[in-house]
Amino acid sequence: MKKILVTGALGQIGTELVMKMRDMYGANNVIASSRSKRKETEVTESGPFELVDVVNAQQIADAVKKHNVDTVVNLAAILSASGEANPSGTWDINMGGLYNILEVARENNCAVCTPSSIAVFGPSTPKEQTPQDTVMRPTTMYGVTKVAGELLCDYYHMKFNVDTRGMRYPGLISNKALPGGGTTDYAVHIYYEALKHKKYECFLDKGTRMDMMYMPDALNAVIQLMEADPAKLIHRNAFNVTAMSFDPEGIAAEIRKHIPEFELTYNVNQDIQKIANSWPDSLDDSQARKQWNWNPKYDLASMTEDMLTELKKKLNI
Ligand code: NAD
Ligand code: AKB
Repeated sequence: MKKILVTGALGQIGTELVMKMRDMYGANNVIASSRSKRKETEVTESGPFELVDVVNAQQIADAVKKHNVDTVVNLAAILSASGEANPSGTWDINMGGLYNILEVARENNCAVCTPSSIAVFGPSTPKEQTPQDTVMRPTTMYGVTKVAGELLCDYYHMKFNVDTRGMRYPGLISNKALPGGGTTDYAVHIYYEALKHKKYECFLDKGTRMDMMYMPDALNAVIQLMEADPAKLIHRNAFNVTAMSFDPEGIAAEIRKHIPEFELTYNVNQDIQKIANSWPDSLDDSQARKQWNWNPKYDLASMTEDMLTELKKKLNI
């Protein structure tokens, strides 16, 4: 990777990925982009920034040509819960945007990394240790776009030899940018509320177990996968990756080790609960471990300790 364009760079992942990549590859070699820039941030000011709406193929092509880009990390998307409120917009951005990026990549000989999600799975998928290759019948528009997106990336690799790669992220937990409208967002909000108010009302029910990962591991996943030896990659666009699996009680119990008076209550949002119920309880990520040495560092205990330390500084608590 020499010149990297990151789309959707002001979101939860991009906010941290751009800074990490600028440290690794040089500030001028990582071009952050988003469809709007509401304010100046570290990401917009510490290196090149372009306005790129992924629905507009010309804007992608202009940014790629202007900066001589050889790798696109495509983070522009609408996530699961927001996606159900706007299915047609989700299709247009997640699929239309990805198609435009793949076409520009084909024409300009760029590699493409697009994260997929545990949302590719559905109620008929095996729930425990969900295998890499299994039933994929998602029941959300977000999930539909993620399955179709994996297939489209496979197609561009097979047909046009575009170097496409991607991983199925679980819920990501981080302390810089807030999450952007997903089903797993509670696992971020709970830390903020625990520190601010010592209580949290959860929109998912007791016992709702899902896979999760701390952001430092998620960032390493993109970099490691993009730098992996292509000869060793069998799956390319659809690697299960995970770091931990817990339910709201599990994360609350871990928080109570640091904040003993922390209270967890429930006010279930049935629409989001339905999405969560359709996703796996735990993933088998052995293929990622085997094919590109995936090996996350953080578990629930070490993530919780780091989240609380970092958020105390951020919130001045
Ligand atoms: P996010 O919602 O925080 O950020 C996405 C960004 O894309 C936002 O800043 C949004 O403004 C921007 N965007 C939306 N439409 C756009 C358009 N038309 N053109 C350009 N930018 C546009 O999402 P994220 O959490 O950073 O996720 C990035 C990718 O990772 C997505 O593909 C998502 O599906 C995937 N993923 C994320 C998680 C997670 O827990 N965060 C889990 C699994 C997969
Ligand atoms: C969401 O909940 O939509 C995302 C995801 C797992 O894809 N965090």
